Amino acid sequence: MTESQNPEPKNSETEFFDRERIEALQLRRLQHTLSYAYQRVPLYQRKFDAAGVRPEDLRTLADLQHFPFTTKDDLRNEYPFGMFAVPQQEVARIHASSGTTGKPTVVGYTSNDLRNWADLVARSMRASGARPEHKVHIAYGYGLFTGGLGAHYGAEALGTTVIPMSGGQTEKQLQLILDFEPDVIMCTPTYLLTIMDAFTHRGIDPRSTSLKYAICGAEPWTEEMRQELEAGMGLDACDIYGLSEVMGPGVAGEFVQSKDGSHLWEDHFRPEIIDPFDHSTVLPDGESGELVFTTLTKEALPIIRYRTKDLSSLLPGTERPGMRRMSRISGRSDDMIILRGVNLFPSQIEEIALRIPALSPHFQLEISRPAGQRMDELTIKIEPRPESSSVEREAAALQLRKEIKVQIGSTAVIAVVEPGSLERSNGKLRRVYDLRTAR
Ligand code: DLL
Repeated sequence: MTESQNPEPKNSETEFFDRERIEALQLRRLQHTLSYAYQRVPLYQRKFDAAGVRPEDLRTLADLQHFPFTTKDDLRNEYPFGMFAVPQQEVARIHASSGTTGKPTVVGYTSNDLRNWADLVARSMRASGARPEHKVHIAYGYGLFTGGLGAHYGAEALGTTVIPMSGGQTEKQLQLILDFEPDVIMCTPTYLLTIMDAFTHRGIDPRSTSLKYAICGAEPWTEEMRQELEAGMGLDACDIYGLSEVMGPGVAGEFVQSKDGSHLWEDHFRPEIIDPFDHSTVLPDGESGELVFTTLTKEALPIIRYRTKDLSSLLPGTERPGMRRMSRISGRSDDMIILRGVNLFPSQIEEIALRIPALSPHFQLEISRPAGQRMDELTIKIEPRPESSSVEREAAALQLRKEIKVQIGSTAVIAVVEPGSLERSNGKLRRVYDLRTAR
């Protein structure tokens, strides 16, 4: 994309652009991306033609709303490489996200894409407190998942000492944390919880380790969970957001000094929020809906108006006024439980449960249709804090049931189970079990 008369500004410069310069950069990069995608990817040509739009119809950023969306199904239908915009020799790396059903979604990167990705992860890590002199323990899974290698090259680009542990093998994680004394850990929030509990189990105070910063993402988590992890491990925990189809981790990152939601790196992505009900109207900043992204610099896999299914809202930038922030993801429309007409997300349960002192963050949601009944039933299996008494546990169950009724409007069956009995996270934790489909 580099033109000799007009060299592309460096990522270290664009990070500090004010809003006006960011939007000018976005418009220029967007115009380029639309014609690049139209010329090189047959699917985009077909979609644009069917919608009656041409790349040159984008004269302002608002014109983007006239262009068609891209979905996970598009990527699946073009499996594996149909949406790549460069010949295979120019693809430097491939990742894939394991779909729960059917074919995985395959994504590709040129060497420029990999450089930008590493820069954006490094930028996110720095925002969250990591510094070149730190040791960084990476416990996101390595492999086709973008978490491990995405974090890895970001940590290298920042100049840190990288410990590429990958996910799982919790006992070994503990040993390496004790022996190598990392300053920073990168893993999913629920896996950090697993690590924290495992330390306690071994009789080691999780607050006594060398860890000072955690950079957590890849799954929804709440402010209450942040407090749980920060207090339990004695560190600062920040959010990092991303998705394979758009890049991987580092699409947005949170600043440790403000912890006010992740800044979206708008020099590389143009975000939009669309109405979650009509699935098309672009909503103004501040309103909640589905996040949609258009990449501005991706060469191997430019993506136009990708529907993430993640629910969030756009807020003004604080630490980087040129970029907007995203509010914490409240959930994915995929994970939404509709119980007797009421919408409910696992993160709402997490929020409510963690405000009740006798309850732990370990819970599972089961949806079933008891025999002979016409209504679905939600059962929340939750572990109490190990130190709580049976009286406290009983009272906590009643309180949880009541708060869910008052705050969400749903009736749930609460099953307080033995501490340690629910499956622990190894990465992205599955919270919802739909027993209706298991029949
Ligand atoms: O999970 C990329 C990633 C790795 C992000 C490591 C952060 C850290 P996918 O496997 O493609 O990529 O899954 C993307 O995960 O659409 C969200 O639903 C969810 N997700 C990712 N980050 C967050 C977050 C990686 N910080 C999907 N908060 C996304 C909530 C998140 N949900």
